[in-house]
Amino acid sequence: MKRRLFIASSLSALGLAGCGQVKESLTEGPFHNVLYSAENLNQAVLGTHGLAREYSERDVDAQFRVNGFDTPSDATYARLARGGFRDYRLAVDGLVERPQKLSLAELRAAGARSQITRHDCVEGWSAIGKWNGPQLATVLAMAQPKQTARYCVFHCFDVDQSGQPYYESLDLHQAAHPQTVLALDLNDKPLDLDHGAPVRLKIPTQLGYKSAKWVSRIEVVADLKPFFGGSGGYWEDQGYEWYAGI
Ligand SMILES: Nc1nc2c(c(=O)[nH]1)N[C@H]1C(S)=C(S)[C@@H](COP(=O)(O)O)O[C@H]1N2
Ligand SMILES: [Mo]
Repeated sequence: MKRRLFIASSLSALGLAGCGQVKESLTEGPFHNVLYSAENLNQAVLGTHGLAREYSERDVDAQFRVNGFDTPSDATYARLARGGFRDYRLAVDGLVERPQKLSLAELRAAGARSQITRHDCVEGWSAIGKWNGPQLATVLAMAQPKQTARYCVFHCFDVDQSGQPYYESLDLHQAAHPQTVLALDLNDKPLDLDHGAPVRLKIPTQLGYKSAKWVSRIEVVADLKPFFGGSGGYWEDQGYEWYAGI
């Protein structure tokens, strides 16, 4: 994290920082690595395709802290939770050929990438946990993103005190990373409500706030500007980096 901050600050010293402009510059296909911006340069320096360290079972922390907004209080979420999420369907739609509405059984059938990784929160705590669930790439592939697709936006069930929804986004490179998963289990048990049940994003190559909990919908889009504050995530809209590589 220190190294990342160091690189980030050297980039700003060079006058390259600022993640606001980045989204416009990613005009090439999703699988092109364009170095038009500090954000992409940052990604290139640190490596989008490197793997986050994976730990062993004995490194798993007994307690995994809960952080962020309160567990969603809205009626839909409460009803789904009461039913053990049997009626939950993850929508995958937007710029896709085949919109999906996936049950938990279908998500489990999409394969599982187990990984024991460290979660780093910007607030200065970390925890090692074992996450299990299908790779995001597999689930996106089921929906078949169109040529114009650039990003996926994660819509969540929770809102802040003023009613603003939490949301996050990744570009399709980050989405295709082998350790980017839709986690269904933490430490061999289905996610509990506080850790984002029934489905959360887990992306161990980036800071904790990218790992959206309580995901209701994944929307595949060409541009992040139309969403909320336009910076690609709840915390990004308050000035945090969109690319939060560790
Ligand atoms: N929907 C949603 N996802 C979220 C948050 C949140 O408030 N709402 N907080 C983020 C932050 S800042 C962190 S550190 C992690 C915390 O995950 P945990 O509660 O499982 O430890 O979730 C992230 N994902
Ligand atoms: Mo966090």
